Amino acid sequence: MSVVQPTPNDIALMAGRAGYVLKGNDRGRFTVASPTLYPHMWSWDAGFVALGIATVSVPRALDELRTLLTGQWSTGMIPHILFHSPSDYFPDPDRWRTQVAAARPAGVLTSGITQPPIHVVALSRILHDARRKGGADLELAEAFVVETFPRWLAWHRYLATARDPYSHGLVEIHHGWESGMDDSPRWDAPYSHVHPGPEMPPFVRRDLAHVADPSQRPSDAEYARYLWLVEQKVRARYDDAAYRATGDFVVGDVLVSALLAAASDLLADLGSELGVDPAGIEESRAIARRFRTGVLRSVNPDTGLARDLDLRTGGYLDVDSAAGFAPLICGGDDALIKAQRDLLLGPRWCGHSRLRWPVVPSVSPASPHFRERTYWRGPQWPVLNWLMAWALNRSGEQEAANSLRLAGLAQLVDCDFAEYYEPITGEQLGSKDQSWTAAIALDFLAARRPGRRRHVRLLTSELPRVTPAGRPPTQGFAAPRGPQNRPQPRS
Ligand code: 2M8
Repeated sequence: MSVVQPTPNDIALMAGRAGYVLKGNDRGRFTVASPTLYPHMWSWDAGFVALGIATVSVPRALDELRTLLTGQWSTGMIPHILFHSPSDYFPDPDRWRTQVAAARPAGVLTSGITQPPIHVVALSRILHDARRKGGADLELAEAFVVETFPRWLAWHRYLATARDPYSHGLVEIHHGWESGMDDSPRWDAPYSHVHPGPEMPPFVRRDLAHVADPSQRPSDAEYARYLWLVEQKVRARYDDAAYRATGDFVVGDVLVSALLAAASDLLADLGSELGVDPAGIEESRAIARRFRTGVLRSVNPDTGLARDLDLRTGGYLDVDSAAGFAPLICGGDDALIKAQRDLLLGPRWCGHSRLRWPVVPSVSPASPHFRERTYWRGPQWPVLNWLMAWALNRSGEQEAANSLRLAGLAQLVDCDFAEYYEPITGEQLGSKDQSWTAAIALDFLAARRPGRRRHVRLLTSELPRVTPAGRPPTQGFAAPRGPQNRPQPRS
């Protein structure tokens, strides 16, 4: 793999191209997750998209979150998809049949399950940008926080109550899609208890038409289980207690829980800063404490990773997935955070000798579960890398965070903003022009730092000189890929 010196042009090109992708995926008041494979608004994608857009336009970033809130259910749940115009995406509204649910919103078609609660993380980033810009942007952002504080609190409260009725301190998910890591090996054991019944309506997958190679997506058998769980949710009329009593898949998710804890801390901070609702602030702090405790309690002392809890069997799920770094996200004691930092940067994870770029893989390459081309079973997801960099920064681990950021930018220099990347060869996988990938590139380029004026050129001066050929550069830019310059598998 040849390596070239990064130039200011590389940086400018990436910023311009990321903005172009987001503009192309903009449908007015919201952004589709990708132009072909995901032509609607996805919940956690919208969070990442909003924080990326905020580096360019605070009002447009706020619009993204405002649109998302139009889909909020009366229970407080923010659904994982807000459907836009008819498309070939499947499962479509006819399959979700959310009209059976009393809590659905009026006038908006949505799915009936959730996704990770990244939104208040995004909101705090937007406010940060607005503070730097001042003036009308700041007024708008502060008013938005004050106005929507109860809506975010209702969302978090929903997760903390309807999805943790027995106070395990872990958010219960009812579908692998709720984790955002659809086919992760985290869910193999719980899915082994999901058996589609004869009553399941037939289905035709549409996703495979949009990828070059079906092995990059979940298998048909996995899809049948996904759709069976949708049927079970419909039969329960999307009532969480009714589903809990009858559904096949009920798991406490450490990553969702850690995000809930972090987002609740941030919501309380925002509320205090803007003098909003003291009882709501206290409630947020309590949610953060409970879910942080649940996450920290799940850590396996032997592996150093947090574990999901299968609430059907009562057993923890030990899988080397990036979700095991949940404590980095919610915070914990110093020793644990440092141990997780070292593990993340070490040879089982980002420092694995076979990786093309030292960014977070979805599953450790050292794990028997690792499959380098298949979706959430090994590929590198730029948003996941962003999340870990963000978490490290918050924990005071700036150097580690910056190494993920620089490597993450190096990975994206081809400017195609793929959905995910083959970790050994660096090949782009899944959808191109994926909104959240472009968004986190903008955020990484902006490199928010207190007291520093943001400018994309800032990055160039930070980048180290090119490393010699051999071990892939940890920080540097690869030669742009053309058809004649595709990454080759390493022997
Ligand atoms: C993927 O999930 C959707 C279902 O929600 C799908 O495969 O059809 C996941 O990567 C998920 O995390 C993501 O939010 C979504 C849209 O990017 O795609």
